Amino acid sequence: MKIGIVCYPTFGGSGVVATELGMALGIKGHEVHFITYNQPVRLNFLSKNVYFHEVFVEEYPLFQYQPYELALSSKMVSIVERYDLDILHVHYAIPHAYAAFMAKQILKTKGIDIKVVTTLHGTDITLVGSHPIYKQAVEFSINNSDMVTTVSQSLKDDTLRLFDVKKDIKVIYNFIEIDHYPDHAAEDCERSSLASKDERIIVHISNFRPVKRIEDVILIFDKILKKVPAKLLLVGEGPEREKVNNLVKKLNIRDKVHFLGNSQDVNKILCYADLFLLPSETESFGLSALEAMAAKTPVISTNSGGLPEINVAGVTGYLSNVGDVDQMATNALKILKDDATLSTFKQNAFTHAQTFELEIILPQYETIYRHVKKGCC
Ligand code: GMT
Repeated sequence: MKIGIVCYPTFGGSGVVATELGMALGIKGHEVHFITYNQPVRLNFLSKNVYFHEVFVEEYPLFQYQPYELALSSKMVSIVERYDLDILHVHYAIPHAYAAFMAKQILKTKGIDIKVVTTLHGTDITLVGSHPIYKQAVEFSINNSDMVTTVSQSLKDDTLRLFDVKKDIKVIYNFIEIDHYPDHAAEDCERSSLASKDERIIVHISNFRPVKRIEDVILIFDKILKKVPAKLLLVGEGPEREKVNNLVKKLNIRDKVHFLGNSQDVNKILCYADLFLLPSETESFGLSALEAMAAKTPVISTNSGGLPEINVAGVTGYLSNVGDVDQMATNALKILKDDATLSTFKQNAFTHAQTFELEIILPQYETIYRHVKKGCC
């Protein structure tokens, strides 16, 4: 099949999922065209059957805001026509699903019936999309997609609660490719460059937005540190960085916390990890937690959104109410207390991550593409 993929090309989970999906579809023999404003960060240009088309937005002094969705719709129309695409798969509703609807209408006037699949990822529904300034357009775009998917049951429930949805929504979980993650038994992660033998390594990865509650990460780590020698690796960049830095200074734990910035090598960093912290306010899925589990790292998370669908309490980690840093620290210490317990949690996390393997999830998208192509919905 010939599939156009539209996504945010940044480090966010939705862009990562879209990029990994596109590359995997290419390897399976589909022709995949990425349409976005930059090359997606995880896109490997040498990947088979994958093409990238950049959306340019001309600066014009009249515009305070450049009309990106207009440029995107026009680009989608040209690429669908030029490459005779079957499907446009848009990730993140705002503004991609809306731009896809416009492209579909334009193509209809040219006698082309392009099918649009929209995958909702989380904040496009829970934080941004349901805000009154966007709600009407997001609801319209969902109802006018040929197929809508969400990355968790929780996000499906949120979508149905927040919008008047007239379409069936399919849940297709996010996925990982287990072989891209370190095999701790076989690899020397050179953890000695970061921590001494008796120190546990704790990791947090995110876009440092308020929803991630990174101050809670620091507070949990500080409590762990009072009982167990440890180091904290913070991966990512974003608006909360300064605040977090200040808290680290205030708690006088600067020599225990490393800020690593954005990284293309998340899987290598996870090779060091003994524990992953994700105390988010809300998380439709929590791809970073799944990536940690694939690297044999147990997860301490909140129980919000879709996190209970991937993190199994007492097995792959523990879940607590948002903001309950005391309980999260206590649970972290339960996992870290001795090597045997840690090793059991690590193995459990890895075993559970395997249920989200690409090979299981990819065919679910292919089935959807086949159905919409036939005009099923
Ligand atoms: O978490 C973010 O702020 C980034 C956001 C995105 O759009 O990239 O992540 C959302 O999509 C990810 C991929 O499906 C999910 O794993 C994240 O849970 C979800 N974030 C939230 O719901 C806050």
